[in-house]
Amino acid sequence: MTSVRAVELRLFGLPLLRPFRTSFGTDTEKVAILVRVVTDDAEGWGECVAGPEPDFSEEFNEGAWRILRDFLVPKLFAAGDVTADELARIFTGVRGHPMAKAAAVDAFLDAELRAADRSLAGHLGADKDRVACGVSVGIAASTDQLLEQVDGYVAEGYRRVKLKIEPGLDVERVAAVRSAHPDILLSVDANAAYTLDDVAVFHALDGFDLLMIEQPLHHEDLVEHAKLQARIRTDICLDESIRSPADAAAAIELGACRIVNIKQGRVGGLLEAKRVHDVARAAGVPVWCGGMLESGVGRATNLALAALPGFVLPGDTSPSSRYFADDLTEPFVMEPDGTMAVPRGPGIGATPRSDRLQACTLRVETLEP
Ligand code: SMG
Ligand code: MG
Repeated sequence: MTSVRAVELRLFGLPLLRPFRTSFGTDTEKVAILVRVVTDDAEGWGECVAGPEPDFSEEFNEGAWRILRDFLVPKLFAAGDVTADELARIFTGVRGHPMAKAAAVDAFLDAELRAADRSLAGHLGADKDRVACGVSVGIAASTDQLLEQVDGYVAEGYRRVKLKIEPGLDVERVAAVRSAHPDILLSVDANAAYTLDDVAVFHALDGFDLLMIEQPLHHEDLVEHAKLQARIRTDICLDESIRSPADAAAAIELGACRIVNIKQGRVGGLLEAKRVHDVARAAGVPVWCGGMLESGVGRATNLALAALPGFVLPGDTSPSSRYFADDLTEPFVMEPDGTMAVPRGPGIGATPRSDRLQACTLRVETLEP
């Protein structure tokens, strides 16, 4: 039990080494909110996975900032002495906004664990010291450029390559990568760019021995995914459509997917993410840890989550060098075997460097009771 004395909201910007293009847009810079919670006993950090625009989901930075400042943080202050486990209940009056809630819950949990000198990985029930890393490759300007990028990533040791696809830049691209790399674990992610009318594309993709097809259809759909899954051989993995443990249970029961991508921010934070993991594991459905181009704060968080026993597939947990010339924290490094160490220090086991914070801050606001 501890109470919150202050919350700092900070918008930061970190240039990406390479533009990241998906079916909904192109990012050249990582711009997101970092939450610092100061309690009676410690301070903790949480990174909000929303971005500048409401594209991956309806949440975005300016909206998340207001939800945090005007609704969630006042509820934290009003709650008095609390534990991280109670925050989901304390926030129930605010509908939706899982990414904003996640940043607050994760920061509070980090402070709670730092005060108790316990690691997040240990607290969640991790059974691994290292996790297998995959890489998510944005839509390239040409097939040649895509092949060059994939060659580089495979040489670096990544255990799985995921290609972003969109209508018209799909079957041919996948065919080229598969023929250059017959044996790698290969998957695709459509970010909801297709409809059931595109079933011919998915039948063609069935020929490339893909590990999965991620979120092919509408970002809120389950029923049409179930129809598609019944018609294709390749496993469907849901990302955008899973926003809670209940969504995961429904998707699995409907046969809408056979694999689940867990992003803690998309489901309301680490404790909800663990519940999604538990639902999937009980049903024998493999999960893996998604990514949102996080800075070192969100990356540390993801590594702890990815160390849970149900995370049996490589995640979008790439090293800092995949994204940034200079991360906010000490950089996370991947070994040549394609694995990364799970932080074992107190809390998330990583802290933003003050010089980097200062250099990357776009706006900061401190809230007090
Ligand atoms: O963190 O390496 C990463 C990016 C992983 O592809 C990735 N994320 O739909 O899974 C996804 C996308 C969403 C990114 S939107 C900025
Ligand atoms: Mg995805």
